[in-house]
Amino acid sequence: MVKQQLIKLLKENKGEYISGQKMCKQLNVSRTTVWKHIKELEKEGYEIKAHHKMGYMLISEPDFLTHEEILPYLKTKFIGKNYIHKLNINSTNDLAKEIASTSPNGTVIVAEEQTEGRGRLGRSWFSQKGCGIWMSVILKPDLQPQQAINLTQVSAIAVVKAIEEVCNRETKIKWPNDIILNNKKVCGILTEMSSEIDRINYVVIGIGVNVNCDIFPEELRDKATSLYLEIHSKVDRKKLIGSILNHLEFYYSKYLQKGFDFIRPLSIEKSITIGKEIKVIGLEGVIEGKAITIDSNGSLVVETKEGKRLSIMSGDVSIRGLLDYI
Ligand code: BT5
Repeated sequence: MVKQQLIKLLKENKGEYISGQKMCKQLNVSRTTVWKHIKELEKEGYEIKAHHKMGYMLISEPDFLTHEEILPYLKTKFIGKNYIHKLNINSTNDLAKEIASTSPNGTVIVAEEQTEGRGRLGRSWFSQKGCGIWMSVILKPDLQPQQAINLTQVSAIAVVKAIEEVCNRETKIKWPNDIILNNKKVCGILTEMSSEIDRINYVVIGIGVNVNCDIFPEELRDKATSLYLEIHSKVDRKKLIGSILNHLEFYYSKYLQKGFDFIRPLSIEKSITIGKEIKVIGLEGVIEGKAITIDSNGSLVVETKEGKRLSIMSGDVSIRGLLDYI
């Protein structure tokens, strides 16, 4: 709490000295406490000038997604109240699953870098240091396990809305879990769950957004992009993560109150899949046909060449003419 107030005070006076005395008075702590916190902030990447008479002056803050740095943008009631920030981690989803049963609903884990970021089906997720938003949110909804799949859609809407708010750009959802900008993937979502037969223990929503990444490994160059590469200017990651979490709480709460009917119109409006010739690789095998709509359960409705309509709950979708499906 003192640390947060200290950061606020330093930021309000950025570029100017604040006397040690004034700080002690405003924060109601001793000079030693102020000094200790200043040292801690310096370790975290804050550049602070100290003058024996004039006090302390904030020169710059780090481009890290720490709780203190994102708090000015966070308007949520429960998502992100418990917040874990790591400089480096194997995968935020892995840590989330380890701690989920003992962590509160809405816990957020964010990392600056992932060394073993994961996609679906054991695929890997490129998560370079400091350029993206690599995070996981632990949710404990009172839902049937089969409804958890809808949370991928809820999260996708939250990301699309946040990019709209912060970057003024429209992105599209490639059902079920990709966010597409200018025909390339800018974000992927990985939803994992632990459940009993009729009850969810927890859901982990892993969200990876390529924000300011300027280079991708060779094998991803044709299909991956970042907001920076498309918009041609750097995006404030702190603002964007705040906005994603704000929208996530909003749409998640609405979904719990009103069901998928609340989400469905947006899922349809923002879909890049509907109306296209697609190929789905899923539990049912390989299905080719035209994506017709997203139904009231969140399933993708596909009409095959034989005119048969199938509802698909999950799977890997390729769209003819987009990315790798020609
Ligand atoms: C996804 O899987 O799109 C889910 C990605 C979820 C990542 C987040 S980051 C925070 C959290 N912690 C984790 O460990 N994961 C989550 P999928 O639909 O299976 O797509 C994976 C495929 O996307 C890969 O096989 C690559 O082709 C491609 N890919 C990998 N890294 C990418 C990137 N940074 N941007 C765009 N595409 C990428």
